Amino acid sequence: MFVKTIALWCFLVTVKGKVRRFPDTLSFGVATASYQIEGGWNASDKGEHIFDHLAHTTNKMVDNGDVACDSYNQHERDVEMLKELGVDFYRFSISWSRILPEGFSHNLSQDGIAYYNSLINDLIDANITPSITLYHWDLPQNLQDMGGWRNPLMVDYFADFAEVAFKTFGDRVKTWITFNEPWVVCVLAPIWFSVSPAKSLNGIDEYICGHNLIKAHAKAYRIYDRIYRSAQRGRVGWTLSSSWHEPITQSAADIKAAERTLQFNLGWFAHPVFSREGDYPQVMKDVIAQKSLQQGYPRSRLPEFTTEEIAQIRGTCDFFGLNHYTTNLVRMQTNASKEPSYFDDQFTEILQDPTWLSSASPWLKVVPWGFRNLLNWIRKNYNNPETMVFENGFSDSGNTYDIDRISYHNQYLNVLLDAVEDGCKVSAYAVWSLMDNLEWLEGYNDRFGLYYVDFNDPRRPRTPKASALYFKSILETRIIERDLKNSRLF
Ligand code: PNW
Repeated sequence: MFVKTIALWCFLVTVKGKVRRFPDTLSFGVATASYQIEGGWNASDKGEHIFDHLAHTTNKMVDNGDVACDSYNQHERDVEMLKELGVDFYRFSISWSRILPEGFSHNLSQDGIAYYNSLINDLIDANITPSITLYHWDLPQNLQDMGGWRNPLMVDYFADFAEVAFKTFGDRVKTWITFNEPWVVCVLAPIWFSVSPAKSLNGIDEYICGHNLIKAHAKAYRIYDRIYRSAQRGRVGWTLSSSWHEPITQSAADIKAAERTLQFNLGWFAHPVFSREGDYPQVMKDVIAQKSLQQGYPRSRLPEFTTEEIAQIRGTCDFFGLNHYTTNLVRMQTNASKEPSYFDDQFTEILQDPTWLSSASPWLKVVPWGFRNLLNWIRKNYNNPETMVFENGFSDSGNTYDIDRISYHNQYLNVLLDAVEDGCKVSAYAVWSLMDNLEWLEGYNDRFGLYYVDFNDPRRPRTPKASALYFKSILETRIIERDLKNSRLF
């Protein structure tokens, strides 16, 4: 298979105009997250986190991450795979309760720290840049018991955790991502799991969660700036998830509805950090204040930042981290419900086109042009920030000859190049994911990996899929076909 792929590649290179070259400024990687791959849920003195708790005390999850890909015991194999692929960087996350078993920084787990030290050192030896996510959703359970992200003290607890990570690993780690997808933490996770932060969505808790999370991020960033940056010379940001939101018709109402949806999804977190004036997007402030008053609240359900806070938060990202998978269609929703909610505040209806090709995950349709629109929307709204794509990927239900995944990445990488030609400054692209792993509520059924993992085998063997070879050849040649339709792979 490998020889065949390379041979095909050489053939393609010679066909002028059929391939495109990636700029040298773009680096390639793959991404994972602690709970989705590590296992070792109670190894040594690791504390319990919200997903351990959920998996062991409720039936909300079809599978658990007790063993997952067993990376806690097999990170050497993971690094071997990364070397096989030839990636520039590996994005993984630290499990907070593995290094701080109780969530607080008074008690450090030496075994937890040793695990991440060993992984980081192996990556450095392999000349692969470690890019660390501090929070990929696995909140220590006792912090959840104190209110989770509804609790304003979380700002300090998170900053303490971040500081431990900077101090312990920052001599070797130069890319820090404070939060993975704040929107999922505050909106989607409560729906999926009834945790973190709300038991139900009420149009209040989501905004409190976002407020605390933004402040927590800014505090961690300022600590890095003040204490670690001059010696460690790293960079700190976060990664925001957003689908592209396309108006379903060109009516003024639908165009406004799509823009409002983008502002409520991406702008909610991006505007306070990346806009010139800081603070929440104006449309969120206006709409939520107006609806809150209509609903009889004495003030807006969206909390306010003080002028000082706005200044503290603005500029606290050294890059624009973006996770992107798919596109939605948006229609203005006229019959809004009386109950306050984050969704009602937007008064939009979200749909997808039934003709779009689907992945195994119903929400994930293949719509490459949306990626180009989103990258350009970021360029125009936030003064063309350096953008690092930290997740992009496709799910299937398991097959090592994964043509649909190859096609997805070919198309999304092509529009990434279109966006670069449009003037977007894209400096990183990471595939979600290195290997099949625990896809949250979907368990092990939806597979996103470049490597196939056999979850029925206690050794969790990993096998490269065709897409792993495809990605490897892209990294080797730094070129991509414009269109795979005529290639012999298809
Ligand atoms: C990301 N959506 O989450 C996460 O960062 C990963 O942990 C996860 O495995 C991956 O995507 C694939 O699902 C998202 O519905 C999940 O728009 C769903 C959405 C967005 C991001």
